[in-house]
Amino acid sequence: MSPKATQDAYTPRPEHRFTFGLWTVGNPGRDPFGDPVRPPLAPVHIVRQLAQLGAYGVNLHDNDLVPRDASPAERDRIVREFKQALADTGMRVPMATTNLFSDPAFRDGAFTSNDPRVRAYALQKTMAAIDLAVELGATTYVCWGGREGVETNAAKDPRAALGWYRDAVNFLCEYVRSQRYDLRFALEAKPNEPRGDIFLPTTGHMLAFIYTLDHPDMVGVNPEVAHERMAGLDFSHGVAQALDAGKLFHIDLNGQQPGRFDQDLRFGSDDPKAAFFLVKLLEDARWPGMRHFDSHAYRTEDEDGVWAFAAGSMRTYLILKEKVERFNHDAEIQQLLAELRDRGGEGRAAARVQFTSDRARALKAETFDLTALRTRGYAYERLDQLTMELLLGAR
Ligand code: GLT
Ligand code: MN
Ligand code: MN
Repeated sequence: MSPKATQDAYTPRPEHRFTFGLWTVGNPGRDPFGDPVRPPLAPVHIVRQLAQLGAYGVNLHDNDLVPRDASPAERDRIVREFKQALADTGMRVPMATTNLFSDPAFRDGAFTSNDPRVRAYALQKTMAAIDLAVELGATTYVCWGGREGVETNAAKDPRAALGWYRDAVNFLCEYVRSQRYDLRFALEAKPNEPRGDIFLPTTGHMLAFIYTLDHPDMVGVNPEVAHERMAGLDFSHGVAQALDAGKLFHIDLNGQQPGRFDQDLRFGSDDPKAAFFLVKLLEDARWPGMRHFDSHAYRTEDEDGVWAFAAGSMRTYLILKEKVERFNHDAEIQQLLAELRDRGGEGRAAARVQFTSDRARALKAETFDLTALRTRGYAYERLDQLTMELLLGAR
């Protein structure tokens, strides 16, 4: 089956830096209640199909490419064939990660398992996966601690678990340095699922944790839309904080309704308005990272549906990117925003709030027109309606 790419203004091209995980388009549609509905897709097939659709690259877990029980010779053959497909298509592998959640050995977590042998095995597996990542050209290494959590707090002291987690990330940073690899880590938060509660549940928690590490410069975050939405948070705000801290090393784009199981829906499919403001944030910041989709086709789909899902993810991003352009050049919207910026009057808006003794003294003595501050509205209703009309195609 050949993926169908529409040729128009929203046609994805490698320069747009769209990537997919092998595990995303390769998702066979298994869920806790049902068997797989699609046969597995070979990694080389995925590479060729995504290249045809205009993607930039693919990302992978160690075991998405090399099965857990492969012999060294099988591993080498698989990697060789995969590299050939990359060379043939010009596709890249910008990010890689370790599967530290499927093997029953990781039932109590990997870096935070109560069993020190499991913690050691997790490090061994991750070092091997890092070697593979670097061999494939990856410069970003994602750590998603999906099983790093508990169902009962009787099981472990969360401070001990955080200590083990920290030791593991410090160990891996030293490993990367000792190998002189050009590789940065991106920590991915999730509040729950598959564990009852997962440690470091949001991007904000991850950001704080990073500054307790030995090499905080080597570690950033990989926020995922669905994971912050599961926690009931505004995704753009977490991403903005990561950008502000220079820590947005990677991003997982998808969709999610709050209060549900981990849906990993097609980007923009469930909340186009939130997706618009995310795209606006990334594009306005000229963020240079990969636009990575960590999502999968509905379980109802066959392979055609999978490629429709992949093409749709990229098209939606490009459509929203064009809407951002329109928003930024819409005279009425920009007029309202300019008025908002000018509310302070007398150049006050442009002046930064910075302490000096004189300023503090002057501020203490200042008289504010509180009647004006209390009565004037902000015109956000008009602004939001204009935004909605733009998004709905009526502007
Ligand atoms: C898994 C998870 C994702 C993570 C991937 C990286 S694997 O599919 O649901 O959120 O980003 O380990
Ligand atoms: Mn993810
Ligand atoms: Mn997810």
